[in-house]
Amino acid sequence: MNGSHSHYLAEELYKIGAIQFGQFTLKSGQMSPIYINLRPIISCPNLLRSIADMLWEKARSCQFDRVCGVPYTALPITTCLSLHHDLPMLMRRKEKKSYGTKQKIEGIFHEGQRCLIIEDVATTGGSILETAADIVESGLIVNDAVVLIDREQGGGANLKEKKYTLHAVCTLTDILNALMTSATVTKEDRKIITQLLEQTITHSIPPLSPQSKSFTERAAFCSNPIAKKLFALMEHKKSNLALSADVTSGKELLALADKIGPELCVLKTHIDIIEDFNARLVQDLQALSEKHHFLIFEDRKFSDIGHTVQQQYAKGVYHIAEWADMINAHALPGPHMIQGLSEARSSNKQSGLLLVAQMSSQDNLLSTEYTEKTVALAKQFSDFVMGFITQKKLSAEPQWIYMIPGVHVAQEGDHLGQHYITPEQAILENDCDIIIVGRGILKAQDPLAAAKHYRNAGWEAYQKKVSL
Ligand code: 5IU
Repeated sequence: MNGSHSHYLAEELYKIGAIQFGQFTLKSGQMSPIYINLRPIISCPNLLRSIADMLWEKARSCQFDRVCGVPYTALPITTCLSLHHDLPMLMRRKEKKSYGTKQKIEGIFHEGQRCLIIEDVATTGGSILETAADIVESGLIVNDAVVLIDREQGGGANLKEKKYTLHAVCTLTDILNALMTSATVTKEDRKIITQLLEQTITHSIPPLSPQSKSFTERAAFCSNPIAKKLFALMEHKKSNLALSADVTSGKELLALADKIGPELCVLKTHIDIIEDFNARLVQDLQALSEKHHFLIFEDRKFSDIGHTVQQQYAKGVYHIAEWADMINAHALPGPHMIQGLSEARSSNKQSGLLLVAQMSSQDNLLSTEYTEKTVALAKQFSDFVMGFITQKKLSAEPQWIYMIPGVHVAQEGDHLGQHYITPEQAILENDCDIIIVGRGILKAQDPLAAAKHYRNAGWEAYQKKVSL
């Protein structure tokens, strides 16, 4: 890249807050010392024009008939390119249209035409691949994608596997190097940039797996019987939806399980929020789990010494070990807690443990290092641990099940720091397996219709992933 370009770009993006340094929680739930969000450029016409010009320098050598931006930030950029260079534009619908023609690509095109993809920032290339998949499905050909900033986290390689070429105006390293020589950068930020450049930036985000295996294929790798059962159940029922049944009355819980149960692979309980608990409730819930073929997950998040969690799991009022197909625990207390839970399993019942590796709540304290250690811990107990509660896929090993909470189509979050992403982001971008949805269903006007919607969205995204 032209050096003066990178200086201009770095400086302008920094000035408008499109690049920031500090402590940020990414969409994936991971913490990051750098935050890049190019949306503010839409309010800076000069910068927007310059960015479109820089992208054009890369795009002009590609052969194409149509141009399509990845929603959303790349849409205005692509519009600029289209207007300046007379390029017919297409647009990908991010949300599925439920009426009219249901087409995913808007605009005028013919089968066999070549479409160039434009993106602002590429990380693993997940969004570009999603856009490309819809374009190709509509009969067009994709050969190239042009991106303004390549974060150098596997995007180029992931696109290459699909035979697409990624052309980047500049890399994140170019931007950081340029900022180091800029007078506008604060002393604190300069310190962070120096550290980032020393670490060669490539964080621990694994590139998208070359080909996602199906649930059936992955079941063969599991030692835990509930993991095997869940993989088989999902494939058979065509559902990767878990309902977070956060209600406080037993009657309501059973009514929900009966109504929504047919849509679910898992029903998640917080049994300690039920105000009228009695042993009959869990018997009735188990009967409904058999009737509608879903598994019961008690979201107890054990987090104490081995001796205590044994009692919490098997004793007390709830006798969780007798009825829950799966439970979860924070990894914080270490291996002896897992050992304790494993020993306290009921002899009458198979069960599995999910470790909380990442959380959806903003500013949570689970660092990248903590997450990595959690994965290492899971490996020590692979007969009991079946996977993770997480915000993204964490390992290339196929046996782990990734369940993701914080899923809502509205994405708005709540006033207590819950952070939401959509089912498509959860399954395709963050590469998880099961979406956990609570209020998205419970607070909907028609909870059953909402559950069907989430079920379809989750399953379609899974199918798309295994066919990519
Ligand atoms: N839950 C999260 N985030 C997490 C973990 C658990 O939301 O990181 I670990 C639980 C809390 C609640 C459900 O029971 O998942 C999400 O409910 P809503 O979809 O209503 O936000």
